[in-house]
Amino acid sequence: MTLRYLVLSGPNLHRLGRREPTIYGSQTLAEIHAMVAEFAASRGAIVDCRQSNHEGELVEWIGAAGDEGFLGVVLNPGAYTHTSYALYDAIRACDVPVVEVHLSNPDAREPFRRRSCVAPACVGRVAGFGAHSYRLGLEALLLARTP
Ligand code: DHK
Repeated sequence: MTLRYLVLSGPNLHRLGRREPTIYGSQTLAEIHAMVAEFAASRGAIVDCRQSNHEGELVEWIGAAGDEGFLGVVLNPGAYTHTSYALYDAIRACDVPVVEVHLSNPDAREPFRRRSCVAPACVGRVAGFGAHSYRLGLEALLLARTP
């Protein structure tokens, strides 16, 4: 069986590399996707990496993840982390595990970032390790499959 995982990034993450590099790092999202794909391949897995600035599109991708054969979702919801009950509901309703990831550590930033709407619906969270957070999130999902 092919181990397939979905890697989703939310609003403004398409601007990584140019967006506040002291907070989010200098890698582009394409470079992060390539790094995650390389890591996945080293573990016999494949990833489908997508980005959207639109809440509804993220909701649809999460909702379809199980039907599309993905075993789990690595999700950086961007600022929707702090606002979106629609994403919370989508994660609750989907039939595969979702891990929340962040490049920065939201708990060490502005107060509004300390609240995650999606965290209670996710299996876990990786934050603060820059681009490595994506890789670590995928690794956690892969480890969680192993008894
Ligand atoms: C990315 C964003 O766009 C912010 O809105 C979040 C997150 C943090 C990150 O660190 O990856 O607050």
